[in-house]
This record gives sequence, C-alpha cells and structure tokens, in this order.
Amino acid sequence: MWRSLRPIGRSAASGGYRRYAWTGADADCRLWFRMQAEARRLDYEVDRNGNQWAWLGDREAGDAVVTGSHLDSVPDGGAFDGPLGVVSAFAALDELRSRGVRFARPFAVVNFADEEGARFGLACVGSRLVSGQLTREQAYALHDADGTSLPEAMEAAGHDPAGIGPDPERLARIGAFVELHVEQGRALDLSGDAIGIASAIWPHGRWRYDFAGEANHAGTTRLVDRRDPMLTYAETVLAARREAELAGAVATFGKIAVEPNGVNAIPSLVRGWLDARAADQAGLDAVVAGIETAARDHAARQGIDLTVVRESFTPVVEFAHTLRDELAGILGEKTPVLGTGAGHDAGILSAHVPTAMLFVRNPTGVSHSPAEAAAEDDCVAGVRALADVLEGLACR
Ligand code: HGY
Ligand code: MN
Ligand code: MN
Ligand code: MN
Repeated sequence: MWRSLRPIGRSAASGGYRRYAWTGADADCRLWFRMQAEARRLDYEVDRNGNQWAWLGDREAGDAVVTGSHLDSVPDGGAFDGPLGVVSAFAALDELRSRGVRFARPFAVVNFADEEGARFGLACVGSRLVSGQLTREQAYALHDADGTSLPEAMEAAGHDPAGIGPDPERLARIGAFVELHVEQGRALDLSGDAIGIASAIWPHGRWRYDFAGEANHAGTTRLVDRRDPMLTYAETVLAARREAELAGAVATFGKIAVEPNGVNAIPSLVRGWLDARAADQAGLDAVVAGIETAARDHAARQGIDLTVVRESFTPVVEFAHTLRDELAGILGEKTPVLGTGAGHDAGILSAHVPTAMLFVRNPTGVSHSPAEAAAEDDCVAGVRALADVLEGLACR
C-alpha cells in the first residue's frame, strides 16, 4: 500500500513532495485512496467539500469511529506528514479484520482535503469547511498565486464546488475521530518511545505583512533617497526571532513575494507571511504584538507603509480528556502524552466531536522537509496501536 502511494507527487530533484490541493498529484493521491477503499469493499464517497470517506457499516447510523488524516503536502514536504495517518488507517482495518474483530459502530477512513494550505494559503480547508469553521464565501475568496480560486481549481479537478460549505449532518455522524500522525519533533526519539498520545495543539496563526516602499533603480538611487521595503522586511524577520525568544514562542517568515522582483530594481512591495505559535495564548499574543511593533517602528523610520492582515488563527486545542484517557487505558498508562505546535485536522474537529491523536516517533524530528523520517518498525507499532484503539472504541 505504502509503495503505491510513495512515488506520487515526489520531486526527483529534492526528494520532497509537491501534492498541492486539486492538482494532478492530488488527483493521483485521491485515486489511490479510492482504490484502497474499494479493494477493502468499503463504501467510498466524496463529500461536498472534497473530503474522501471510506465507510464500513451504516454511515447514516451515527456514532461512527473515524480515523485518517490528509494526503496533501507543503512544498517539498516529507513522506509521512499526512499519508502515515491515512495508510495506517487502512492498515489498522486490515489488522482488525485479521483479528476477526466485528465492528459494533460504523467505521470510516477519511482523507481531509487541503490540510496544508500550500496552494490557497489556509490550512485545514476540508475539515474547516465540514465543521463550518470556514464559510462558503470565505472558501470562494481563496485563490492561489496564479489567481485561480479554490472553486475554480476544484471544478478543473472534476469536483463540483457548488455545494461547498458546512456539513453538520456529516459531523453529527462522527462519534469519535482519531488521527495518527508522524511526530513533528523529537520528543519520542528523546524519550525512547515509538508511540505517543497528543495532549494539546498550540494556538497558532498566519499573518500577512505588506511592506510598501518606492520602486527605483538599484544602481542610480542614493541610499538616502531610498524607501526600500526589503530593509524593513529584513528587520521584521530579525525582530521575529528576538520576540519569539522573549515570549518562549516560535515565529517564522517562510514565504515572501517581491514586486517587481528584479535583481536591479529596489522593490515597490515586499509581502511576507508570518507563522507564529506558542504553548499558550498569552505567549502567542506577546510574540505577535512584539513583531508588529518592531515592524511598525522601522517602517515609520524608513517611510514604508505597512499593512498587517491576520489570515488565519487556530486557538489552543486541548484534546478531550475522556478520549485521551481512554487511549491511555488502551495503550498503557506509560504511553507518553505530548503537546505539539503543529496544526491538524484533528485540531479542527476537536471543537465538534471527541477527538484524539496518536504520534509515531520521528528519529530526525524534522518535518515539512524531505528529511522527515519514521522507522518501519515504528510505523508498524503505530498501526498496531491504532488498531488497538479502534478495537477498544468501535468493537465494544
Ligand atoms: O502548519 C501546520 O502546522 C500543519 O502541518 N498544517
Ligand atoms: Mn504538515
Ligand atoms: Mn499533517
Ligand atoms: Mn535600466
């Protein structure tokens, strides 16, 4: 199963993955999902928002146990972030069937659309739409760097966008959601454990900084005459690191767009995207405020116009103790419980249904990079743990 998925959307140059929502690579991943579902005689469907579901039992009955994750990636992402959760879901079903287990509740494997937000700039689009955290109007306003809107991209990929929007009936059918995910850090590697249980997802968000200056000739414009937005952008990036250290947070400017983007032209506009996260809301507020203050001070001194737009925000997610404790009961009280700074579809769903996450050890701790890793034995341990959890939840 893993071998048939692995080559899809992989860059020969970087070894990373480029599986962006509603592109050809995404279509190949979706076909893979459908084939896995049909090979297991599961009831396959695509919901109005483009999420894929593979059902066992009566999907209308409610109280379903659902597991899965996402198949899309960040630019040059790793092999495990997302796919490990979907592959493990199908493999856990295979394991449960080999144990002769009978399901007492409906069961489904899910692939949530566009979790990374790599193409349209918003993470967890599929799960936000299902849960009503993203409205149809907001979804219709999303567009990629080429100006293609989300609905246009969906339509071009063969999915009718007319019905996108909240799906409360579907949400009501879910009794529990469990997402298995490769750890995006080294806590399990350091503790020597293969599997962990998530306690919380840090509050986090994305802010767009637009630095507007004055385009001019790189060779003939005196330094004193410049209004160079790149300078204020650079100062803001340095401030982000300083403020993150002060606040015990993390802050990253990982994406930039420059106009007119010429080697010999002082930019007219520099657009930078800030990803900021902290273990608690106070820390997040502090780092975000500190960065913006530093940016505005420098912009004022340099005659730069600065606009800051919060593009997305996810409050802290404390996974429901009940389900989390149930997982600890199933997997053993010694199973490490750890927080994460990474966002997940489980974080979105947790506001609506009992939700839990399992982490699988990542020996490099690196993620959103081709260096992301997970040992085969640990992946097998993850499947067994997920199967145990599903057996405990769905096969009473
Ligand atoms: O950005 C995140 O934390 C997630 O990987 N989408
Ligand atoms: Mn990710
Ligand atoms: Mn992920
Ligand atoms: Mn010239």
